[in-house]
Amino acid sequence: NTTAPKTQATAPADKKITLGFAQVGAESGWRTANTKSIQDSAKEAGFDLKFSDAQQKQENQIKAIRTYIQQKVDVISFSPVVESGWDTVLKEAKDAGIPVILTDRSVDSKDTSLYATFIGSDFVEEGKRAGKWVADKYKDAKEDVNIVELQGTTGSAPANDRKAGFAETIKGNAHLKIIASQTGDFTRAKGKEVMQAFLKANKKIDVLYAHNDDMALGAIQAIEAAGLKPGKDIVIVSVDGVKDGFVAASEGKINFIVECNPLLGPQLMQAVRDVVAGKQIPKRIVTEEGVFTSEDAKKALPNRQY
Ligand code: GYE
Repeated sequence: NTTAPKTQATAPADKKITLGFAQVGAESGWRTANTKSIQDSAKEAGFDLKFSDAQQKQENQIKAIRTYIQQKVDVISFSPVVESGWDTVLKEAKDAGIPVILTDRSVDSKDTSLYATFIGSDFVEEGKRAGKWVADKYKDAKEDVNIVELQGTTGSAPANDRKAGFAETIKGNAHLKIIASQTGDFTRAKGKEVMQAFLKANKKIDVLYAHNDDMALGAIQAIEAAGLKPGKDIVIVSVDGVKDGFVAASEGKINFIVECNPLLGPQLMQAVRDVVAGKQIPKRIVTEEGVFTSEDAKKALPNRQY
């Protein structure tokens, strides 16, 4: 209808929603895809998005959240770098009457009234999927299988949970031994550095379990530099399923990837809309994801979005 006015009168319901989002950082391919999803879907939803990057530091995130409170944004959302230490700032938001939506990573606060919902993956389940694949592959092992683990950011929900889920599924087989486990902070550079140290300190490494693709990709460089074949001499399992991870998997350098979906933007914007409208929303919204072998990765690669 061409005669309809372009803009509506500013009834409160039509007011542009302001969303303050405090992102973790830009540490991985997963994070880049996550940021893009949030920015694109906020734009599509017609929200005014205030976006900040905490460079993997909790103190920066807390500062950003306090700024959003001062600016009286309609909703605050963030992906907590680590699980602990959020109660004070979450209370400040609550006292200011600003709803908070957690995305991607959760907090360990006892008082769940401090946030409206948590939208993200089940990281324990991801760790279990990785562990189950390893347990199945080595179910008939007659000798020890030496596993090294590259953990995500210390204290973060995905590092804690992916570690726990994996450990739980391999514990039934006494031959499956985690001989070294250290943080690589979810980055390629750290993944490479720590893998170099693992290779130096351990004669026989059979399996690498990396909490994300980027650390696995860094580790692959270290493994190749040591004259070994990633995916053959050392079996590699990782989590995320970003483009570069899929490429490495399709080349046989990563053997198994557990998917973690970073495209949380559309679900987040819907939750923001619902919270502003005063609707009841579930306290936990879990995202859907799958698993990929090298063969699966080869097939799926042409259609991957990120
Ligand atoms: O797996 C990793 C990123 O919190 C699920 O953070 C996210 C993790 C993701 O740095 O690549």
